[in-house]
Amino acid sequence: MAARVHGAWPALLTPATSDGGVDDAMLRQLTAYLLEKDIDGLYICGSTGEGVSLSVAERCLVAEVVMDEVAGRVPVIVHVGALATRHAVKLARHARDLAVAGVASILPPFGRGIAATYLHYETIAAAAPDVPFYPYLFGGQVDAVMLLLELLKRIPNLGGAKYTGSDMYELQALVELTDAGRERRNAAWAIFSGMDEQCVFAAMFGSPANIGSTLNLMPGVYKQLRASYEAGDVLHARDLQVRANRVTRVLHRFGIFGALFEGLRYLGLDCGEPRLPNASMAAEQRAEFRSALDAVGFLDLAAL
Ligand code: MN9
Repeated sequence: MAARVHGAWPALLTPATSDGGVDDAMLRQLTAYLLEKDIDGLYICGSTGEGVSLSVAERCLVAEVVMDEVAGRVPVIVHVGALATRHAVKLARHARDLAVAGVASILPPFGRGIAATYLHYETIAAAAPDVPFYPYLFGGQVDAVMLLLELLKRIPNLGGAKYTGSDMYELQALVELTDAGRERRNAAWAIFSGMDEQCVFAAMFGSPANIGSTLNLMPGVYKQLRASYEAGDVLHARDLQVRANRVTRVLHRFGIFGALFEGLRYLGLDCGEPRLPNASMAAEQRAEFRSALDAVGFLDLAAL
């Protein structure tokens, strides 16, 4: 039986070579850095990891390198979502062979309709039938509760969902389904919260773990935030969320992808540049960006 899901999971950024390929040496270094920060799990090749901007072969390489570096120390979920269902199926099979903790997949783009969405998800989940499957839900695109209820009927290995939306009412409804699901299914059953800005609220509503981009830069804040909340110190948890959100606001102001890469460079981890259509930060903005980070106490948060 899969282990119970808990805690702070970086949505691992994928270090790039100058031509947008995978810098596997830096990938190892970033993974090792985050493991040292005592993260609870890793989510790879998601939107932050630019999975859809990589080839199937490059995505397989990322999964192999990360699984090797992690060596069983924390659970790893592989995002396999792709435009073509058959690519996602290939990636799901490859992930299963690596003994990952879960497979996730973004909602199919271009509004294909709900029936096609069910089939897309059923097909991918069936490619790794013994691995928990997590649809990656962006709030608003579909009725998330309805979708999850239907997937519960159709996918025996459904593991819950990754919910990236700001609607905490909707998230709480998903968590209620989750609680019923955990009894029926397995201990890995979870609704991951994906909006770093809302982590404290998601925790209050019973989401056991969060996956997010800003955890590449400051995973310790989210670990402490959750620990404070679980210890009953809600005000301290809120204070940590507010401090993290000040950093997140700076990242958005400078363009989140370029800012994540530049932020890691500020911490001594040169992961290259994001791949188009994700924009790099302009050279003349970099000094101003670092000053803006300094002004919101970024280095203290990154040190946690
Ligand atoms: O799902 C990320 N969402 C997207 C995870 O990439 C769409 C989040 O971690 C955000 O990047 C983060 C900052 O807004 O909350």
